[in-house]
Amino acid sequence: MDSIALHDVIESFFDSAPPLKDAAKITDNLKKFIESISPVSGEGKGRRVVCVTSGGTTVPLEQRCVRYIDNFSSGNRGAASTEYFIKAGYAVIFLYRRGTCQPYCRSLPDDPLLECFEFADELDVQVRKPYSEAVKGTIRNHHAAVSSGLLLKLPFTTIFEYLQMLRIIAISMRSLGPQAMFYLAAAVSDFYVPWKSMAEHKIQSASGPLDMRLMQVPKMLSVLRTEWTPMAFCISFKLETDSKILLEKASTALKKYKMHSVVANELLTRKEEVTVVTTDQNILVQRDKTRVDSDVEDPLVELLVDKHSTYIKESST
Ligand code: 9Z3
Repeated sequence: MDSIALHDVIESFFDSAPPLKDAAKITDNLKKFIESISPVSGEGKGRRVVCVTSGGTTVPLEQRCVRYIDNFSSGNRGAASTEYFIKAGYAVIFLYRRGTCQPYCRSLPDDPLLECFEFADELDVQVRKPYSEAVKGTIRNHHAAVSSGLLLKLPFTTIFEYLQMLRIIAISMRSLGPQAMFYLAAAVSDFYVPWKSMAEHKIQSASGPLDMRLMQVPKMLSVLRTEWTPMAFCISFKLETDSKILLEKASTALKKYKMHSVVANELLTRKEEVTVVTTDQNILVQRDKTRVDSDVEDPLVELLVDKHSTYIKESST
């Protein structure tokens, strides 16, 4: 598809999508967040800002949605990476799927409210001993990140919300020039039902087998790079279950969407290792296996921060 045709397909995707609720409020929050960390007078020397996307998008099958197609992602990659970016001095816009893993909560049990607390007496609640340190750490770190204005969390559920929000974020980050980074770890639907051809009410099972045509979601990565934020440093992810095709697919994505790096990962080993694919080399990044609680996101974010520094230097010369 040539760039004019792609442009038209993208415009028609946005025109036909259900309008994003709270679009004005989201735009305003982003404006305030970005202004507070990178004042206009800072001449681009302000803090670096990364948009981390996390979790999977859904594709509704009915406008009054009862059923949907989901995309696999626990949100662990995005949540862990957010923590390491903040540690490295970045401000983070965390665009996440509602209900998925959150930064600083990763060491808490699945049902933290019920498992971490108990009644101290008839009226008061206290933290149960085994969770005391984890709960304190979560509250302390999360509070520090939010109150210092370094973490803005924006939730999405559907593919329509995700892409509209990504566009608003990208346009808001344009003024940051090369200080801006995109770290696109969300698992984005490849196919969708256009809003206008979607059934309004719950599809009836009595009507027999369901025949449904899914359209291809237009790839927004190239417009993100070329139009929305042309100066930003962009990292996308490639997930495959077949290791034989993984690096080839990542390398194709790198060229096709003009990404600065593509992080290639395989479903089963994604928490142990990833490969950062760039134009001149493939770098294997592994979790520190000598520590039980180490994360592969720790060396991964370190490497990408380093590459971002080089990119900023090169952009200013
Ligand atoms: C990833 O590859 C992420 O690393 C994972 C993280 C989703 C595997 P978890 O959230 O898993 O920690 O459970 N994300 C990108 C997946 C994706 O949809 N990539 C597209 C593709 O592969 C390109 S945008 O075609």
